[in-house]
Amino acid sequence: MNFTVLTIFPEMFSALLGVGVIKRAIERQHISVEPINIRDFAKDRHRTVDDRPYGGGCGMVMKPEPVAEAIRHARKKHPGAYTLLLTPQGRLFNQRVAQELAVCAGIILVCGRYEGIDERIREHLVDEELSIGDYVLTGGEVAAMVVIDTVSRLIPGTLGSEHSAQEDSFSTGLLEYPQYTRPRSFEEANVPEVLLSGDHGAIRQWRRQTSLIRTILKRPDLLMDQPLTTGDIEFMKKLRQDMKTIIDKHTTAS
Ligand code: 4FV
Repeated sequence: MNFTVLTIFPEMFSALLGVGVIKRAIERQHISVEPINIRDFAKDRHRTVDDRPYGGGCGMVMKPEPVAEAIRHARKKHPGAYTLLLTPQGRLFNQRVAQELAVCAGIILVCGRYEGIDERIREHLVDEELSIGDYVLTGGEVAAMVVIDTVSRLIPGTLGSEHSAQEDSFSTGLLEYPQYTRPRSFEEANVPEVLLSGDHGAIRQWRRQTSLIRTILKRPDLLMDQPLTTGDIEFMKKLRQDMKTIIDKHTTAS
């Protein structure tokens, strides 16, 4: 998977690309990430990429010409690549969108700055707008990093064999189960016995049930359109029955 990032601050990406899982994935050629400076496509000697907004108002707007040239340059290098504009107006990015993008031939990420990019780029040269959340960033770069990091994890080989992205939060559709490592006892808090039992069936069940409880408590919305097993349903019915018994005990008594 190739990621081409169009930005006026390509240096922002060196940190992301220079460490950890992403660095290793690049070294192993599972992914490639190419930051391209939009300013390199500005024709004037000041390499201008922004100008004042028509109709007045505060701030500056990114000029269409350098961005258009940069997109065309990236598309020539990566035919069939999917062009994404990072903007608060976009479709909300999540694990499911990441899974969709992970099968693309390539991805071109267009990062705005200032008040945004001239609207004609969105109209004529972008396949889709993507937002990482309902807040306003100083630029699209951080959003592009989120997309690169999330999608890269789903590219086969990026996560060592010891890890399958299929087990992740949201890949199972549920929040992840709690994780523990040595020491067994930390500040009087002990690791749950079941995890020390070696009984993989019991460990799997405990992990699924704690994921369910966490998701019920923290993100019940995630459970609405999530396929659940009969075991999940039986477990939740038991929870419901226990809750009813407790509530009845505490309500009928008074
Ligand atoms: C953003 C977001 C975002 C808007 C104007 C960059 C900024 C500035 N991008 N998800 N939220 N972009 O706030 O993706 O140009």
